[in-house]
Amino acid sequence: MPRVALESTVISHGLPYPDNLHLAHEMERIIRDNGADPATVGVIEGELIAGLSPQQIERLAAASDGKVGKVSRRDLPIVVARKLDGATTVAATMWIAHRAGIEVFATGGIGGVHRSRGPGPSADVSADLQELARTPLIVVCAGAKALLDLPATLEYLETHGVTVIGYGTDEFPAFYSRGSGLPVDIRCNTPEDVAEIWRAKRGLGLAGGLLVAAPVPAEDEIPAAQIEPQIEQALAECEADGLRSAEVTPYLLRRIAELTGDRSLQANLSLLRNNARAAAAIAMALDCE
Ligand code: PSU
Ligand code: MN
Repeated sequence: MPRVALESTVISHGLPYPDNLHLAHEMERIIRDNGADPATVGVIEGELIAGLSPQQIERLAAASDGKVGKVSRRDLPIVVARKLDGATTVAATMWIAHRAGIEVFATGGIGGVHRSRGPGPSADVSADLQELARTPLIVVCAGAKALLDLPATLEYLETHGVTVIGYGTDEFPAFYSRGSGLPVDIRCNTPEDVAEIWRAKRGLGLAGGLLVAAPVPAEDEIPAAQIEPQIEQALAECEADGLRSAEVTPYLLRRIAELTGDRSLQANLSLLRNNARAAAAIAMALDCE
């Protein structure tokens, strides 16, 4: 049975309790209902696990803020050596999932290039982008949040040879919003289309992953103009509070969720479910090649 990886930073740092726990179990159920086998990825007492048990998922979901670290690639040696618990980002999840022989991964939004706060480009570039350039996995997401610099994010992916697929869309989605005005490299309307591009990439011996961007379902979309003021406010507060490095993304996610309330939570849950469905379908299409 084909496997689909799921990340855990979104569980521990991206959603409030207990919605996070319900969502984590629901994504696994959706993947099973669509014929594939879910593997939620995380770190328990220093062990890198692809396929957390329900109890282990609960442990990562229920830990109060700060108890379970956000683990990206650079944090892997630390949590292993110190035998810590950790919630894995897209980057760390890709690395662990690939090591476990998994080819497809469903997430919400990927990290990207942050908006610049001064003259010149921002140095805050998510390790997710580097990981997409080096680790062979199909990553299904709803694009990236507009709190990032989306044009710079797509430029980075282009420079590093990551093909960006619009799943049923010509535009790169902006997480809460279906479009960003920025084109994807290719549109695929079916899981089989995605599988074909993946096979071609592997056949050519090209390193790295494939980014599949599926827009949030229309009924749950928040138009970009409606969410931009809250994004601006969250960015200004982040700057004023002097946050840096790995703290920036969780801070912004939490503030935007607080400022936009239930609506953004519903959009977030909806797109995560949608991505689980799409990833399972793609995994099934790869399986019957
Ligand atoms: N964007 C979201 N929700 C999330 C994340 C990003 O809309 O939960 C998480 C993902 O786990 C992603 C990580 O891999 O944040 C990126 O963090 P950073 O920008 O520090 O690399
Ligand atoms: Mn960052």
